[in-house]
Amino acid sequence: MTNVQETLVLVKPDGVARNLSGEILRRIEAKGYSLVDIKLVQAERTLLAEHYAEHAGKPFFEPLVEFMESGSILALRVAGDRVIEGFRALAGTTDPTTAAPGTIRGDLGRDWGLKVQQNLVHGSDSPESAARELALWFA
Ligand code: IDP
Repeated sequence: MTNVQETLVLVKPDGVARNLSGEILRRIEAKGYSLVDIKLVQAERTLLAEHYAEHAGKPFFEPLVEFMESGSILALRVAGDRVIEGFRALAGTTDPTTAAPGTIRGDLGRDWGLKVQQNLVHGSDSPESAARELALWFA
């Protein structure tokens, strides 16, 4: 039985600045997922604060928002069978230092000792988050 979903993927400012957008898109498409919409965004603080609302008040919230404001973000609406958990598996765990080799963060992410917050990509973590985040970024 198929379970086609849509998810929000962001290539964060470090990924765009390092010219890794194409490599990240290649991995998404090679997995069999489809691009439904795509745009390059200079995100406003209000959008980022809403996007990361669950982290408001945490010590890394402010530096995270500043990092996300620091350059262009590539926003992608991606469709596919179980793409929400599938893209998170492609991305790897949050800290690129320990993300598994073979994942986007594990293969391409810079060591978090130097580049905390920077881990190349975001992917929605549940159907509810995907619906909320897609509405924010592709209003
Ligand atoms: P995820 O992106 O792997 O789902 P979340 O826990 O939702 O991870 O955190 C959102 C983003 O906040 C991470 O991708 C990363 O950029 C940043 N972040 C998370 N935890 C930390 C931390 O402990 N220090 C600095 N940045 C963090």
